[in-house]
Amino acid sequence: MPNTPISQELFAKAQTIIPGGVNSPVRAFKAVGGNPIFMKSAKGAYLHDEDGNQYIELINSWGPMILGHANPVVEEAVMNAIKNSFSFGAPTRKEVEMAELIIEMMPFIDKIRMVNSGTEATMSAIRVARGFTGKDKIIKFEGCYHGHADSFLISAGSGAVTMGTPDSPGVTAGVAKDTLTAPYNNLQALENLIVANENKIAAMIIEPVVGNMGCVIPHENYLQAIRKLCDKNGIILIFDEVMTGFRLAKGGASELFGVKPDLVTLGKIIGGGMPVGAYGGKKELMNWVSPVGKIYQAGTLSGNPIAMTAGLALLGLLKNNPQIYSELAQKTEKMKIGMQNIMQKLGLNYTINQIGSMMTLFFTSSKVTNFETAKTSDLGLFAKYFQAMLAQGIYLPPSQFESWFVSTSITDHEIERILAAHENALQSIL
Ligand code: KE4
Repeated sequence: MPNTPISQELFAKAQTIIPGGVNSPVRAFKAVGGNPIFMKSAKGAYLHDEDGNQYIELINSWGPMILGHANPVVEEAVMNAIKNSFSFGAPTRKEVEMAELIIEMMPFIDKIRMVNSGTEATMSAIRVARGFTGKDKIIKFEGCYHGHADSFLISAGSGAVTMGTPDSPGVTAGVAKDTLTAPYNNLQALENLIVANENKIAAMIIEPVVGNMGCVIPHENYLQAIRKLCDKNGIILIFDEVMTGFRLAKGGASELFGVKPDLVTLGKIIGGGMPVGAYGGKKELMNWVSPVGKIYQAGTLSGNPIAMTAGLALLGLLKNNPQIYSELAQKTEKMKIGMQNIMQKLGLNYTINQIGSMMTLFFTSSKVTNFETAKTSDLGLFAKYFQAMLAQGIYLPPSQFESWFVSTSITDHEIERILAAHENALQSIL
Protein backbone atom coordinates (compact mmCIF):
# COMPACT_ATOMS: atom_id res chain seq x y z
CA MET A 1 0.00 0.00 0.00
CA PRO A 2 1.25 3.52 -0.76
CA ASN A 3 1.85 5.81 2.23
CA THR A 4 -1.54 7.51 2.67
CA PRO A 5 -1.96 8.94 6.20
CA ILE A 6 -4.22 11.77 5.08
CA SER A 7 -6.47 9.37 3.16
CA GLN A 8 -6.64 7.14 6.23
CA GLU A 9 -7.59 10.09 8.43
CA LEU A 10 -10.24 11.22 5.96
CA PHE A 11 -11.61 7.69 5.68
CA ALA A 12 -11.84 7.32 9.46
CA LYS A 13 -13.87 10.53 9.63
CA ALA A 14 -15.92 9.68 6.54
CA GLN A 15 -17.03 6.36 8.00
CA THR A 16 -18.63 8.15 10.96
CA ILE A 17 -20.86 10.32 8.74
CA ILE A 18 -21.17 8.56 5.35
CA PRO A 19 -22.32 4.91 5.02
CA GLY A 20 -19.09 2.95 4.59
CA GLY A 21 -17.25 6.24 4.21
CA VAL A 22 -18.05 6.44 0.50
CA ASN A 23 -20.81 7.76 -1.73
CA SER A 24 -20.76 4.70 -3.94
CA PRO A 25 -20.01 1.22 -2.55
CA VAL A 26 -17.57 0.00 -5.16
CA ARG A 27 -15.15 2.80 -4.18
CA ALA A 28 -14.74 1.32 -0.69
CA PHE A 29 -12.05 -1.24 -1.58
CA LYS A 30 -14.19 -3.92 0.15
CA ALA A 31 -13.28 -6.47 -2.52
CA VAL A 32 -9.55 -5.77 -2.47
CA GLY A 33 -8.85 -5.03 1.18
CA GLY A 34 -7.25 -2.01 2.72
CA ASN A 35 -8.82 1.45 2.82
CA PRO A 36 -9.79 3.58 -0.15
CA ILE A 37 -7.48 6.36 -1.27
CA PHE A 38 -8.86 9.89 -1.37
CA MET A 39 -8.03 11.65 -4.63
CA LYS A 40 -7.25 15.36 -4.76
CA SER A 41 -6.66 16.04 -8.45
CA ALA A 42 -6.05 14.40 -11.79
CA LYS A 43 -4.53 15.33 -15.13
CA GLY A 44 -4.40 13.18 -18.26
CA ALA A 45 -3.72 9.57 -17.23
CA TYR A 46 -2.64 10.46 -13.70
CA LEU A 47 -4.47 10.63 -10.39
CA HIS A 48 -2.96 12.51 -7.44
CA ASP A 49 -4.09 11.58 -3.94
CA GLU A 50 -4.35 13.71 -0.80
CA ASP A 51 -0.90 12.50 0.33
CA GLY A 52 0.84 13.53 -2.87
CA ASN A 53 1.09 10.03 -4.37
CA GLN A 54 0.62 9.74 -8.15
CA TYR A 55 -1.06 6.88 -10.00
CA ILE A 56 -1.48 5.87 -13.61
CA GLU A 57 -5.21 5.19 -13.71
CA LEU A 58 -7.36 2.71 -15.62
CA ILE A 59 -10.73 3.72 -14.14
CA ASN A 60 -11.38 7.04 -15.94
CA SER A 61 -14.06 7.83 -13.31
CA TRP A 62 -15.68 4.48 -14.37
CA GLY A 63 -15.73 5.54 -18.01
CA PRO A 64 -16.29 9.28 -18.56
CA MET A 65 -12.64 10.40 -18.84
CA ILE A 66 -12.05 8.85 -22.27
CA LEU A 67 -9.80 11.77 -23.26
CA GLY A 68 -8.00 11.78 -19.93
CA HIS A 69 -8.60 14.01 -16.93
CA ALA A 70 -8.88 17.81 -17.14
CA ASN A 71 -9.14 17.86 -20.91
CA PRO A 72 -8.37 21.53 -21.76
CA VAL A 73 -11.21 21.90 -24.27
CA VAL A 74 -13.81 20.56 -21.83
CA GLU A 75 -12.34 22.57 -18.97
CA GLU A 76 -12.40 25.85 -20.89
CA ALA A 77 -15.98 25.30 -22.02
CA VAL A 78 -17.10 24.72 -18.42
CA MET A 79 -15.11 27.69 -17.07
CA ASN A 80 -16.89 29.95 -19.54
CA ALA A 81 -20.30 28.45 -18.80
CA ILE A 82 -20.20 28.83 -15.02
CA LYS A 83 -20.23 32.64 -15.38
CA ASN A 84 -23.84 32.41 -16.64
CA SER A 85 -25.22 30.77 -13.47
CA PHE A 86 -25.37 27.04 -12.84
CA SER A 87 -29.02 26.17 -13.32
CA PHE A 88 -32.30 27.75 -14.36
CA GLY A 89 -34.96 25.05 -14.10
CA ALA A 90 -36.05 26.29 -17.50
CA PRO A 91 -35.20 24.98 -20.97
CA THR A 92 -31.87 26.09 -22.45
CA ARG A 93 -30.24 26.15 -25.89
CA LYS A 94 -27.57 23.68 -24.77
CA GLU A 95 -30.16 20.96 -24.12
CA VAL A 96 -31.32 21.27 -27.73
CA GLU A 97 -27.72 21.19 -28.97
CA MET A 98 -26.99 18.15 -26.81
CA ALA A 99 -30.02 16.26 -28.12
CA GLU A 100 -29.04 17.14 -31.71
CA LEU A 101 -25.43 16.01 -31.20
CA ILE A 102 -26.35 12.69 -29.57
CA ILE A 103 -28.91 11.96 -32.31
CA GLU A 104 -26.31 12.83 -34.95
CA MET A 105 -23.92 10.31 -33.36
CA MET A 106 -26.63 7.69 -32.74
CA PRO A 107 -29.04 8.22 -35.66
CA PHE A 108 -31.38 5.40 -34.54
CA ILE A 109 -32.54 7.80 -31.82
CA ASP A 110 -35.52 9.97 -32.81
CA LYS A 111 -36.02 11.66 -29.42
CA ILE A 112 -33.98 11.78 -26.22
CA ARG A 113 -34.57 12.90 -22.63
CA MET A 114 -31.72 14.06 -20.38
CA VAL A 115 -31.60 12.87 -16.75
CA ASN A 116 -28.94 12.96 -14.02
CA SER A 117 -27.51 9.45 -13.85
CA GLY A 118 -27.38 6.12 -15.61
CA THR A 119 -29.79 4.72 -13.04
CA GLU A 120 -32.37 7.39 -13.85
CA ALA A 121 -31.93 6.60 -17.53
CA THR A 122 -32.48 2.86 -17.18
CA MET A 123 -35.36 3.08 -14.71
CA SER A 124 -37.09 5.56 -17.02
CA ALA A 125 -36.50 3.42 -20.10
CA ILE A 126 -38.17 0.36 -18.57
CA ARG A 127 -41.06 2.55 -17.39
CA VAL A 128 -41.54 3.68 -21.00
CA ALA A 129 -41.42 0.08 -22.23
CA ARG A 130 -43.94 -1.05 -19.60
CA GLY A 131 -46.20 1.94 -20.20
CA PHE A 132 -46.11 1.54 -23.99
CA THR A 133 -46.65 -2.25 -24.05
CA GLY A 134 -48.95 -2.50 -21.01
CA LYS A 135 -46.85 -5.49 -19.91
CA ASP A 136 -45.11 -5.85 -16.54
CA LYS A 137 -42.13 -8.15 -16.87
CA ILE A 138 -38.60 -7.27 -17.98
CA ILE A 139 -35.67 -9.50 -18.78
CA LYS A 140 -32.21 -8.56 -17.56
CA PHE A 141 -29.08 -10.67 -17.89
CA GLU A 142 -27.15 -12.22 -15.00
CA GLY A 143 -24.12 -10.13 -14.12
CA CYS A 144 -25.30 -7.06 -16.00
CA TYR A 145 -25.68 -3.91 -13.93
CA HIS A 146 -28.11 -1.16 -14.85
CA GLY A 147 -27.86 1.06 -11.78
CA HIS A 148 -29.54 0.71 -8.41
CA ALA A 149 -33.26 0.98 -9.23
CA ASP A 150 -35.20 -1.83 -7.53
CA SER A 151 -36.01 -3.67 -10.74
CA PHE A 152 -32.35 -4.12 -11.56
CA LEU A 153 -30.97 -5.34 -8.25
CA ILE A 154 -31.68 -8.93 -9.24
CA SER A 155 -28.58 -10.95 -10.10
CA ALA A 156 -26.82 -7.62 -10.61
CA GLY A 157 -23.15 -7.11 -11.38
CA SER A 158 -20.70 -4.30 -10.55
CA GLY A 159 -20.86 -3.06 -6.97
CA ALA A 160 -23.87 -5.28 -6.18
CA VAL A 161 -21.95 -8.51 -6.79
CA THR A 162 -18.75 -7.00 -5.39
CA MET A 163 -20.58 -6.37 -2.10
CA GLY A 164 -22.16 -9.84 -2.26
CA THR A 165 -25.68 -8.43 -2.71
CA PRO A 166 -26.56 -9.16 -6.36
CA ASP A 167 -30.11 -9.50 -4.98
CA SER A 168 -30.36 -6.58 -2.57
CA PRO A 169 -32.46 -6.52 0.61
CA GLY A 170 -35.15 -3.83 0.35
CA VAL A 171 -36.28 -4.93 -3.10
CA THR A 172 -39.81 -6.24 -2.58
CA ALA A 173 -41.04 -9.58 -3.84
CA GLY A 174 -43.62 -7.63 -5.79
CA VAL A 175 -40.90 -5.87 -7.75
CA ALA A 176 -38.60 -8.86 -8.03
CA LYS A 177 -41.29 -11.06 -9.57
CA ASP A 178 -41.41 -8.81 -12.61
CA THR A 179 -37.68 -9.06 -13.28
CA LEU A 180 -36.71 -12.22 -15.15
CA THR A 181 -33.06 -13.10 -15.59
CA ALA A 182 -31.27 -15.01 -18.31
CA PRO A 183 -27.61 -15.99 -18.64
CA TYR A 184 -25.64 -13.75 -21.02
CA ASN A 185 -24.54 -15.29 -24.33
CA ASN A 186 -27.14 -18.11 -24.08
CA LEU A 187 -29.87 -17.79 -26.70
CA GLN A 188 -31.62 -21.08 -25.85
CA ALA A 189 -32.13 -20.04 -22.23
CA LEU A 190 -33.47 -16.69 -23.41
CA GLU A 191 -35.91 -18.30 -25.83
CA ASN A 192 -37.14 -20.67 -23.11
CA LEU A 193 -37.72 -17.70 -20.79
CA ILE A 194 -39.72 -15.86 -23.46
CA VAL A 195 -41.86 -18.94 -24.19
CA ALA A 196 -42.52 -19.45 -20.48
CA ASN A 197 -43.66 -15.82 -20.15
CA GLU A 198 -45.48 -15.39 -23.46
CA ASN A 199 -47.08 -11.95 -23.91
CA LYS A 200 -45.98 -10.81 -20.44
CA ILE A 201 -42.58 -9.29 -21.25
CA ALA A 202 -42.36 -5.55 -21.87
CA ALA A 203 -38.63 -5.26 -22.47
CA MET A 204 -35.21 -6.80 -22.48
CA ILE A 205 -32.42 -4.63 -21.13
CA ILE A 206 -28.85 -5.62 -21.88
CA GLU A 207 -25.32 -4.26 -21.74
CA PRO A 208 -24.44 -4.93 -25.42
CA VAL A 209 -20.85 -5.36 -24.26
CA VAL A 210 -20.79 -6.08 -20.55
CA GLY A 211 -18.53 -4.09 -18.27
CA ASN A 212 -20.16 -4.96 -14.95
CA MET A 213 -19.14 -8.58 -14.54
CA GLY A 214 -15.78 -7.57 -15.86
CA CYS A 215 -15.56 -7.05 -19.62
CA VAL A 216 -17.61 -9.74 -21.41
CA ILE A 217 -18.10 -9.69 -25.17
CA PRO A 218 -21.23 -10.90 -26.97
CA HIS A 219 -20.86 -14.06 -29.06
CA GLU A 220 -20.95 -13.58 -32.83
CA ASN A 221 -24.51 -12.65 -33.91
CA TYR A 222 -25.81 -12.84 -30.33
CA LEU A 223 -27.07 -9.26 -30.36
CA GLN A 224 -28.51 -9.71 -33.84
CA ALA A 225 -30.40 -12.80 -32.62
CA ILE A 226 -31.73 -10.88 -29.60
CA ARG A 227 -32.97 -8.16 -31.94
CA LYS A 228 -34.87 -10.78 -33.96
CA LEU A 229 -36.32 -12.40 -30.81
CA CYS A 230 -37.61 -9.02 -29.64
CA ASP A 231 -39.18 -8.28 -33.04
CA LYS A 232 -40.82 -11.71 -33.15
CA ASN A 233 -42.27 -11.42 -29.64
CA GLY A 234 -43.19 -7.71 -29.49
CA ILE A 235 -40.55 -7.04 -26.81
CA ILE A 236 -38.85 -3.62 -26.53
CA LEU A 237 -35.07 -3.96 -26.86
CA ILE A 238 -33.15 -1.62 -24.57
CA PHE A 239 -29.38 -1.30 -25.01
CA ASP A 240 -27.86 -0.03 -21.80
CA GLU A 241 -24.93 1.92 -23.25
CA VAL A 242 -24.21 3.94 -20.13
CA MET A 243 -20.70 2.46 -20.23
CA THR A 244 -20.23 1.54 -23.92
CA GLY A 245 -21.91 4.59 -25.46
CA PHE A 246 -19.37 6.80 -27.23
CA ARG A 247 -16.60 4.62 -25.73
CA LEU A 248 -16.60 1.63 -28.11
CA ALA A 249 -17.40 3.74 -31.18
CA LYS A 250 -18.80 7.14 -32.07
CA GLY A 251 -22.21 5.46 -32.11
CA GLY A 252 -21.45 3.03 -29.30
CA ALA A 253 -21.96 -0.72 -29.40
CA SER A 254 -25.00 -0.23 -31.60
CA GLU A 255 -22.73 1.11 -34.36
CA LEU A 256 -19.97 -1.42 -33.65
CA PHE A 257 -22.31 -4.44 -33.95
CA GLY A 258 -24.81 -2.92 -36.39
CA VAL A 259 -27.83 -3.59 -34.15
CA LYS A 260 -30.43 -0.89 -33.48
CA PRO A 261 -32.25 -1.05 -30.14
CA ASP A 262 -35.69 0.45 -29.64
CA LEU A 263 -34.41 2.45 -26.68
CA VAL A 264 -30.89 3.24 -25.52
CA THR A 265 -29.70 4.46 -22.15
CA LEU A 266 -26.64 6.66 -21.84
CA GLY A 267 -24.50 8.22 -19.12
CA LYS A 268 -20.87 8.68 -18.05
CA ILE A 269 -19.14 10.02 -21.21
CA ILE A 270 -22.13 12.20 -22.19
CA GLY A 271 -21.54 14.25 -19.07
CA GLY A 272 -17.77 14.52 -19.53
CA GLY A 273 -17.48 13.79 -15.82
CA MET A 274 -20.54 15.78 -14.75
CA PRO A 275 -23.72 14.00 -13.52
CA VAL A 276 -25.64 13.25 -16.71
CA GLY A 277 -27.74 10.36 -18.01
CA ALA A 278 -30.13 10.10 -20.93
CA TYR A 279 -32.61 7.73 -22.53
CA GLY A 280 -33.94 7.90 -26.04
CA GLY A 281 -35.05 6.01 -29.09
CA LYS A 282 -38.00 5.63 -31.43
CA LYS A 283 -40.47 8.51 -31.39
CA GLU A 284 -43.33 6.00 -31.19
CA LEU A 285 -42.01 5.20 -27.71
CA MET A 286 -40.58 8.54 -26.62
CA ASN A 287 -43.82 10.38 -27.44
CA TRP A 288 -45.35 8.48 -24.50
CA VAL A 289 -43.12 10.45 -22.12
CA SER A 290 -44.61 13.40 -20.21
CA PRO A 291 -45.55 16.11 -21.03
CA VAL A 292 -46.31 14.94 -24.59
CA GLY A 293 -47.40 11.54 -23.30
CA LYS A 294 -48.68 10.10 -20.03
CA ILE A 295 -45.56 8.31 -18.74
CA TYR A 296 -44.24 10.58 -16.04
CA GLN A 297 -40.54 11.25 -15.57
CA ALA A 298 -38.93 14.47 -14.30
CA GLY A 299 -35.80 15.97 -12.77
CA THR A 300 -34.89 19.33 -11.25
CA LEU A 301 -31.39 19.31 -12.69
CA SER A 302 -32.06 17.33 -15.86
CA GLY A 303 -30.25 18.99 -18.77
CA ASN A 304 -28.23 21.12 -16.36
CA PRO A 305 -26.46 23.76 -18.49
CA ILE A 306 -23.03 23.20 -16.92
CA ALA A 307 -23.29 19.45 -17.38
CA MET A 308 -24.54 19.94 -20.94
CA THR A 309 -21.54 22.18 -21.60
CA ALA A 310 -19.09 19.51 -20.45
CA GLY A 311 -20.92 16.81 -22.40
CA LEU A 312 -21.15 18.89 -25.57
CA ALA A 313 -17.43 19.69 -25.45
CA LEU A 314 -16.39 16.06 -24.91
CA LEU A 315 -18.82 14.53 -27.42
CA GLY A 316 -17.85 17.19 -29.94
CA LEU A 317 -14.20 16.15 -29.67
CA LEU A 318 -15.17 12.49 -30.13
CA LYS A 319 -17.43 13.22 -33.10
CA ASN A 320 -14.79 15.32 -34.86
CA ASN A 321 -11.91 12.93 -34.16
CA PRO A 322 -13.25 9.41 -34.89
CA GLN A 323 -9.67 8.15 -35.26
CA ILE A 324 -9.64 8.24 -31.45
CA TYR A 325 -11.44 4.89 -31.41
CA SER A 326 -8.84 3.01 -33.43
CA GLU A 327 -6.11 4.72 -31.38
CA LEU A 328 -7.72 3.59 -28.13
CA ALA A 329 -8.20 0.04 -29.42
CA GLN A 330 -4.57 -0.18 -30.52
CA LYS A 331 -3.28 1.05 -27.14
CA THR A 332 -5.51 -1.32 -25.22
CA GLU A 333 -4.63 -4.28 -27.46
CA LYS A 334 -0.92 -3.50 -27.03
CA MET A 335 -1.39 -3.57 -23.25
CA LYS A 336 -3.36 -6.83 -23.43
CA ILE A 337 -0.76 -8.57 -25.62
CA GLY A 338 2.05 -7.34 -23.38
CA MET A 339 0.27 -8.70 -20.32
CA GLN A 340 -0.43 -12.02 -22.04
CA ASN A 341 3.23 -12.39 -23.10
CA ILE A 342 4.34 -11.79 -19.51
CA MET A 343 1.86 -14.33 -18.18
CA GLN A 344 2.98 -16.88 -20.79
CA LYS A 345 6.61 -16.32 -19.72
CA LEU A 346 5.55 -16.98 -16.11
CA GLY A 347 3.58 -20.08 -17.10
CA LEU A 348 0.23 -18.43 -16.32
CA ASN A 349 -2.86 -18.48 -18.51
CA TYR A 350 -5.29 -16.06 -16.92
CA THR A 351 -8.01 -14.75 -19.21
CA ILE A 352 -8.06 -11.24 -20.62
CA ASN A 353 -11.20 -10.02 -22.40
CA GLN A 354 -10.71 -6.85 -24.42
CA ILE A 355 -12.71 -4.86 -26.91
CA GLY A 356 -11.83 -1.30 -27.91
CA SER A 357 -10.70 0.57 -24.80
CA MET A 358 -12.40 -1.83 -22.38
CA MET A 359 -10.64 -4.86 -20.90
CA THR A 360 -10.53 -7.06 -17.81
CA LEU A 361 -7.86 -9.46 -16.52
CA PHE A 362 -9.77 -12.36 -14.96
CA PHE A 363 -7.91 -14.57 -12.51
CA THR A 364 -9.27 -17.74 -14.09
CA SER A 365 -8.08 -19.89 -16.98
CA SER A 366 -11.69 -20.38 -18.12
CA LYS A 367 -13.05 -18.47 -21.07
CA VAL A 368 -15.21 -15.75 -19.51
CA THR A 369 -18.42 -15.46 -21.52
CA ASN A 370 -21.05 -14.96 -18.79
CA PHE A 371 -21.58 -14.40 -15.05
CA GLU A 372 -21.02 -18.05 -14.16
CA THR A 373 -17.60 -18.17 -15.80
CA ALA A 374 -16.67 -14.72 -14.52
CA LYS A 375 -17.31 -16.02 -11.01
CA THR A 376 -14.69 -18.78 -11.46
CA SER A 377 -12.10 -16.03 -10.98
CA ASP A 378 -9.91 -16.22 -7.86
CA LEU A 379 -11.04 -13.09 -6.03
CA GLY A 380 -8.33 -13.40 -3.39
CA LEU A 381 -5.67 -13.44 -6.08
CA PHE A 382 -7.26 -10.44 -7.79
CA ALA A 383 -7.16 -8.54 -4.48
CA LYS A 384 -3.45 -9.28 -4.03
CA TYR A 385 -2.77 -8.28 -7.63
CA PHE A 386 -4.73 -5.04 -7.19
CA GLN A 387 -2.73 -4.11 -4.10
CA ALA A 388 0.58 -5.04 -5.75
CA MET A 389 -0.27 -2.85 -8.75
CA LEU A 390 -1.41 -0.01 -6.47
CA ALA A 391 1.86 -0.18 -4.54
CA GLN A 392 3.62 0.40 -7.87
CA GLY A 393 1.45 3.39 -8.72
CA ILE A 394 -1.09 1.70 -10.99
CA TYR A 395 -4.70 2.33 -9.97
CA LEU A 396 -7.13 -0.34 -11.27
CA PRO A 397 -10.88 -0.68 -10.67
CA PRO A 398 -11.03 -2.19 -7.13
CA SER A 399 -13.07 -5.25 -8.13
CA GLN A 400 -12.68 -8.30 -10.35
CA PHE A 401 -16.18 -7.61 -11.68
CA GLU A 402 -15.40 -4.32 -13.39
CA SER A 403 -13.99 -3.27 -16.74
CA TRP A 404 -10.74 -1.38 -16.99
CA PHE A 405 -10.92 1.78 -19.11
CA VAL A 406 -8.12 3.19 -21.25
CA SER A 407 -8.00 6.89 -22.12
CA THR A 408 -6.21 8.64 -24.96
CA SER A 409 -3.81 10.03 -22.33
CA ILE A 410 -2.25 6.57 -21.93
CA THR A 411 0.96 6.53 -24.03
CA ASP A 412 3.66 3.91 -24.64
CA HIS A 413 5.40 5.22 -21.53
CA GLU A 414 2.41 4.42 -19.32
CA ILE A 415 1.91 1.06 -21.06
CA GLU A 416 5.53 0.16 -20.32
CA ARG A 417 5.08 1.11 -16.67
CA ILE A 418 1.84 -0.89 -16.44
CA LEU A 419 3.50 -3.98 -17.98
CA ALA A 420 6.51 -3.75 -15.67
CA ALA A 421 4.20 -3.44 -12.67
CA HIS A 422 2.08 -6.35 -14.00
CA GLU A 423 5.13 -8.64 -14.11
CA ASN A 424 6.30 -7.59 -10.64
CA ALA A 425 2.78 -7.97 -9.22
CA LEU A 426 2.35 -11.50 -10.60
CA GLN A 427 5.77 -12.56 -9.36
CA SER A 428 5.02 -11.14 -5.91
CA ILE A 429 1.64 -12.85 -5.45
CA LEU A 430 2.39 -16.32 -6.87
P1 KE4 B 1 -25.07 5.51 -12.51
O1 KE4 B 1 -26.44 5.57 -11.86
O2 KE4 B 1 -24.01 4.97 -11.58
O3 KE4 B 1 -24.66 6.82 -13.17
O4 KE4 B 1 -25.17 4.47 -13.74
C1 KE4 B 1 -25.61 3.17 -13.50
C2 KE4 B 1 -25.15 2.27 -14.60
C3 KE4 B 1 -26.06 1.86 -15.56
N1 KE4 B 1 -25.69 1.06 -16.58
C4 KE4 B 1 -24.41 0.64 -16.71
C5 KE4 B 1 -24.03 -0.25 -17.86
C6 KE4 B 1 -23.43 1.04 -15.76
O5 KE4 B 1 -22.15 0.61 -15.90
C7 KE4 B 1 -23.80 1.86 -14.69
C8 KE4 B 1 -22.83 2.29 -13.62
N2 KE4 B 1 -21.55 1.69 -13.68
C9 KE4 B 1 -20.83 1.53 -12.42
C10 KE4 B 1 -19.45 0.98 -12.74
N3 KE4 B 1 -19.50 -0.40 -13.12
C11 KE4 B 1 -20.78 2.79 -11.64
C12 KE4 B 1 -19.74 2.82 -10.54
C13 KE4 B 1 -20.38 2.97 -9.20
O6 KE4 B 1 -21.40 2.29 -8.94
O7 KE4 B 1 -19.84 3.77 -8.42
